[in-house]
Amino acid sequence: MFLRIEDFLQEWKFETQKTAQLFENLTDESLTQQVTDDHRTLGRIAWHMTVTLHELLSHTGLTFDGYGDTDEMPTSAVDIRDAYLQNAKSLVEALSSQWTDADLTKSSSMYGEEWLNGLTLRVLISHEIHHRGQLTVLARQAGLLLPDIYGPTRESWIQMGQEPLQ
Ligand code: NI
Repeated sequence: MFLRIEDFLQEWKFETQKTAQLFENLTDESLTQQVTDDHRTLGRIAWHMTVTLHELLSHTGLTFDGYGDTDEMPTSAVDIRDAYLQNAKSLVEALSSQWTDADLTKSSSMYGEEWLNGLTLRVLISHEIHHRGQLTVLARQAGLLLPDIYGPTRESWIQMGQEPLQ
């Protein structure tokens, strides 16, 4: 739960940077990577993360132009990354211009429940981290390198001349 927009923006900046770095490492071929045939592909998860920025915040009454549920998923990894970056930027602009800290303690109807807007912002970040975790596994399976997120990757440990942890 956030009580200050500034606190959210600080966390959001870091998380979106990390997601964008991960998206930058994706290739078009990797978008079809999936755990099994009946699970969402890597591309589908990346697109879901992108459109959720617009979908989730729209329930609160916040308005901004962005890619949403009705937009078709791009077939190129670069286009998904660009759409994600645009949505993330529009979200920040909308928050900064349409809300004050007082709006964070107002509630909105979310999926049949009432959530405080400051909670919705927390859920947005949790949602991002949840699906990014799924993406990192699929990206590994697709043979891609990953960015450091909260700590070094295996390759970063080796680069630093250290033995990767088991
Ligand atoms: Ni989701």
